[in-house]
Amino acid sequence: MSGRKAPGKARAGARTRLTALAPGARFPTGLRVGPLRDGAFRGRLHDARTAVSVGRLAGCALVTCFVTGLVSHYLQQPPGWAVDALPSRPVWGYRVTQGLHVACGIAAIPLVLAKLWTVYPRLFAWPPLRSVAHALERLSIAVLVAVTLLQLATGLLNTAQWYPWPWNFRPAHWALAWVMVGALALHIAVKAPVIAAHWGRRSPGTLRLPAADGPDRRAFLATVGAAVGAVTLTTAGQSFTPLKDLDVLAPRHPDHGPQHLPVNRTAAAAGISPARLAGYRLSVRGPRPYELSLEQLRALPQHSVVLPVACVEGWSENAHWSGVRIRDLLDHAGAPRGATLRVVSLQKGGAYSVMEMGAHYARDPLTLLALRLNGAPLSLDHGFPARIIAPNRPGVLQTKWVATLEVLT
Ligand SMILES: Nc1nc2c(c(=O)[nH]1)N[C@H]1C(S)=C(S)[C@@H](COP(=O)(O)O)O[C@H]1N2
Ligand SMILES: [Mo]
Repeated sequence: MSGRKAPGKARAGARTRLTALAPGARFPTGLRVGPLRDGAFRGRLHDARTAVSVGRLAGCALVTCFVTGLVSHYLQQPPGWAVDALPSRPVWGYRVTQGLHVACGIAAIPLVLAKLWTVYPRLFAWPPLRSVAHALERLSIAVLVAVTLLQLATGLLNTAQWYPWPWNFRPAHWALAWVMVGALALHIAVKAPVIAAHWGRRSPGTLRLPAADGPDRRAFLATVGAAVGAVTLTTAGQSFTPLKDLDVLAPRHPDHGPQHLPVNRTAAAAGISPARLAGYRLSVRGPRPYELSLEQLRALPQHSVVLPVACVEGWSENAHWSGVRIRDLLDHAGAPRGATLRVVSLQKGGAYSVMEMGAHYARDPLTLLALRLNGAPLSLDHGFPARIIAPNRPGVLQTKWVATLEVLT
């Protein structure tokens, strides 16, 4: 008997392997225990309608993150042809897009977790693989889930400036954003019929619902909504200042810092000491190069502007700045009108010690070499003796401790 059984088993095994990807493949039914058994998951909370209700919100949050992320990337690192096309208005543009980027990323965390909880029974769908197309679809979902969780987790840690990984955050976040949005587009395309069937209130899908097996869908959606509301209300105040009194979970409070403005990198962290500033002179290099002491800078016509520092990490705050217009300094050096400007900090090394700005920014009447902040001379941490403040720019480009302005021709 056993002699006949063994080859039979082997044949069945071989057939399973060979036909695993063919339509109608039969997997060993002995495996159908626990979550794999028929009807292991029933009820509204794991059905397609709940998946669509939560999924579309998660999708909106992720797409908003992607689009605002594109804006942030191109403002920080414009390709050559775009340098002169980037607009310096509206002055609050980057503040809004980056505030949205971080707020939607934070809101996406409970949304994506809720969506995963709703659909996790599909991990145990039977048969596990129906066809090559089905295998590819499952693979694409695995990629989507993995990349999205990685983006949200590392993005969140970045808002706290905590980098417990060996790779450079920015290029990785940028590359993975494209993988995420591609996998998301594929997922939406594959699921389009299900999404369409369950989008509206009276979609046919709702007529075929199994009985509820626990809290009702409304209660579930309300809980997800409350979680999103809670994380948003307690963090959005870091950039949306009307909510700043509720800002208890964000790493930054827009008012906490010297001169009522947060500091991202302190002078000590940047290697700037009062001793290094002794004998400070601003050097302007162009067709007619010159140097100015701090007293001479203070003696030039001063202009006041209200502009935000909008940090890529999600906090932002308006402040009153005054100082010398960059365009006046450039005119004095004989710079051509369309020239790009390179700004070099006293800081040695570090990604933000050298910055370039296109003519739109450099010529904007609001772009200053600021000497004062909120009614007092810049503190050392805010960039004393002189720093850049320009409209609609990521905080990383608002260079502190400016030593040199260089006209690029
Ligand atoms: N030289 C120099 N300038 C810099 C930085 C830096 O690290 N070095 N950090 C930038 C970043 S990331 C931000 S958000 C703003 C913050 O300005 P604040 O510290 O005055 O608020 O400064 C920018 N200017
Ligand atoms: Mo920043």
